[in-house]
Amino acid sequence: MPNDHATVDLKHLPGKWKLSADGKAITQSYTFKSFAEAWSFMTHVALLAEKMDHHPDWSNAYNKVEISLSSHDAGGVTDRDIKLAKAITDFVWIPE
Ligand code: H2B
Repeated sequence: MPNDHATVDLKHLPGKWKLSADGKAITQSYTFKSFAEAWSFMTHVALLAEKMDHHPDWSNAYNKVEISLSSHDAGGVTDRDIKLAKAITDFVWIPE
């Protein structure tokens, strides 16, 4: 039921999440101290995402992790993305 999830307030995103240029995703980039820290973060988020049945589009380069959240079935940002963004923001140890 994608439309049940379609309405979200994009003006109040958690932390420093930003709406993408096309408005179909919210994005955030984190720079850690090392690859090991970045990967440790990704491991946690992967398990969280699996539990929430909602998965990030992301990339990692050494100590940098770029995350894009979108509900592909709904074709845009839904409350599932906001919930995952909030969970990531609550977990990450990089100050915002
Ligand atoms: N994650 C994201 N980001 N978008 C989706 O549309 C999506 C997902 N669909 N994770 C989920 C899984 C779907 O395949 C299952 C069946 O709920």
